[in-house]
Amino acid sequence: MKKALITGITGQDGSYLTELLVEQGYEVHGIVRRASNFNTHRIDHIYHDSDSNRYLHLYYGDLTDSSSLNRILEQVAPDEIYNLGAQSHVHISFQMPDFTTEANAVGTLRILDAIKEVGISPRFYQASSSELFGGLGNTMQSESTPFYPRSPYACAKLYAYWITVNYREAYGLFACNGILFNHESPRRGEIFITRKVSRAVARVSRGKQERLYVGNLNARRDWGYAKEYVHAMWLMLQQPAPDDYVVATGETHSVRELCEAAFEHVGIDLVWKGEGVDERGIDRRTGKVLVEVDPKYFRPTEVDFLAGDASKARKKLNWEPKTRFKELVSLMVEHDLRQE
Ligand code: NDP
Ligand code: GDR
Repeated sequence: MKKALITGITGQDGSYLTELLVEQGYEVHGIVRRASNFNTHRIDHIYHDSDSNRYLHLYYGDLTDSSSLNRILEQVAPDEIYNLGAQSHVHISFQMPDFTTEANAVGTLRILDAIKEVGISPRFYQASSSELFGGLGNTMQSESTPFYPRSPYACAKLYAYWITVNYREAYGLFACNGILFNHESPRRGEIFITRKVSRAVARVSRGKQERLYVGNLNARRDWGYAKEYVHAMWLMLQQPAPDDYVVATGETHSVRELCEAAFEHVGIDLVWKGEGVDERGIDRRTGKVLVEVDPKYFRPTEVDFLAGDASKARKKLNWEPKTRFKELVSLMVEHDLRQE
């Protein structure tokens, strides 16, 4: 039985990856941060399932704490490591640049170096990001596009990307970077824009919320479905040689289009009036303002345009995105309607 170790197991991707690996017959070991409240709600269904729970083992640890990482690596001796743990919110990284760098950049180094020191040779996946491409123009991004990080989050992920490449080249480690574009799901954290919008639409439609406040309506993202993206992570580690891959849908939509699609799902037709910070999304039928811009959500430096060219993943991993933008928005709004 193969053993996988996942950092960030309690996050969106960690939970889908755990399901996938347990299904594939792996024994899964996950690192959980100590928090003052339970933080395992995304994996509790696996932990409490009597068929699956014997294949899932959790340990307290932190990417900022080398001793816990060394101990867990030594104890588990995994065949595969998926480094998904991170302070993953781009806007918050401007407020917590030091912690973001410790967890996202130095944390990656800590794991790579622990692998070397403990003397094991697992395959290693690094959760790299389309944020590495940052602010370069309006053309599609692929593995050969130069990086231009635009936030402390992206700068930290840039270090993690290169230290992964360096340990591959210097020590022959089977280490891969998955450069994943935005991927979403009903398990997405509530402060990321897709989930913020899907929840707000569900609450507005149930009469529990008046209005949605957002930041930059013009930012464009390539949004895919998280459940499909974790499959690409696993495929990378099953190849004969390590490599780096872009994972994306190739479609790009603005935050404005996201709001329109989500409201459309509950039968509300949004029209836009005003400009810049005064722009508002209005219900065509009732005239009510449902979307308003609040500058507190603007970032000091923004990434305006992301659209990924995943031809390499398609060709070499035989990986293909299935769920498209509208379907993704619908499945998230449907989920949140059931919650409200
Ligand atoms: P989430 O924010 O949902 O999950 C992040 C995970 O990291 C959580 O389990 C969190 O624990 C854990 N974590 C945070 N800080 C630490 C720390 N100091 N030590 C150990 N664990 C920590 O992110 P996603 O699942 O969406 O993303 C997974 C990874 O992929 C992240 O590295 C993210 O940056 C990257 N990524 C994500 C993309 C996306 O669109 N989702 C796209 C490209 C890259 P807790 O639950 O306690 O907070
Ligand atoms: P992102 O995701 O920064 O791309 O990082 P997020 O959903 O936070 O923002 C996407 C875009 O929407 C704009 N935006 C808002 N964002 C948030 N969160 N809240 C708002 O109210 C709002 N209004 C407009 C943002 O400015 C941005 O342009 C995600 C994370 O998962 C990273 O960890 C990952 O690396 C990248 O995706 C790829």
